[in-house]
Amino acid sequence: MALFSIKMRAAEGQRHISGAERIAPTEKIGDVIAALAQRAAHHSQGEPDFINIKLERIEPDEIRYLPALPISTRPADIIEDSFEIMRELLLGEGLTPQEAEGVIEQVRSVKVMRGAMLYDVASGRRMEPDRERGIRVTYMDAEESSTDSGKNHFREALVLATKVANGPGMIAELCISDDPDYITGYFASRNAGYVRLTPLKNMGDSHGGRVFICDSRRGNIDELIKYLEKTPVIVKDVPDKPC
Ligand code: PML
Repeated sequence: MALFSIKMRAAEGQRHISGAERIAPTEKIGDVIAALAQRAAHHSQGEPDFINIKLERIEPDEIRYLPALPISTRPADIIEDSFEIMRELLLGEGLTPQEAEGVIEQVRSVKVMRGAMLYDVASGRRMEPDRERGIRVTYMDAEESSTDSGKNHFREALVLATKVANGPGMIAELCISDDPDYITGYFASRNAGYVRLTPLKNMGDSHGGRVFICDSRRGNIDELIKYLEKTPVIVKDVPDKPC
């Protein structure tokens, strides 16, 4: 059965408004396109004057099928306590207190970035070939591809985090949502699973981004970037909401 990658991007002038992607079988592409067009046209970030929907056929033997990371939630009373949990989780992955502090500073200082930062603990350096652009993780979806036009932050983030965690040499991911109405973020790794952290920021704050922490001694960085940006991944058993 043929599968298509379907990507939507909406903008007003140079300003990014919305983006989403799915991987769907031929018979579902009409419904998926309609849902993504609906989502692009009605977005809280504004009215787009440009909507692009791109379809590409994916060869079935290129696809990697991955089980979703196990999910947990660690609620905290205040933002600083959530960052304390993030710190503990980073130490659990073998980072030194200094390295943990460094990556937390990086994720807290992101203004708004379309792609993610890639930080290598072996060299202590950022590895994105283009820092403005960052690393863009694409070609991924849940096995039960959604035809819902609304954004499900949790579901889309779990799919992305599962793909990222399985990259060669990847240690962990830190995420703060850039949606001003969404204060839950996460820490994700193959060891710890998908750990939801809340609150990670104040309501109304539109700063957010992602930092991927890798170790170039454990995996080749070029291969990791190629995997993140190009390898199609379908994630199995993705729930609609955290249980
Ligand atoms: C985003 O806005 O893209 C990040 C969403 C983080 C979702 C956290 C969760 O609810 O599990």
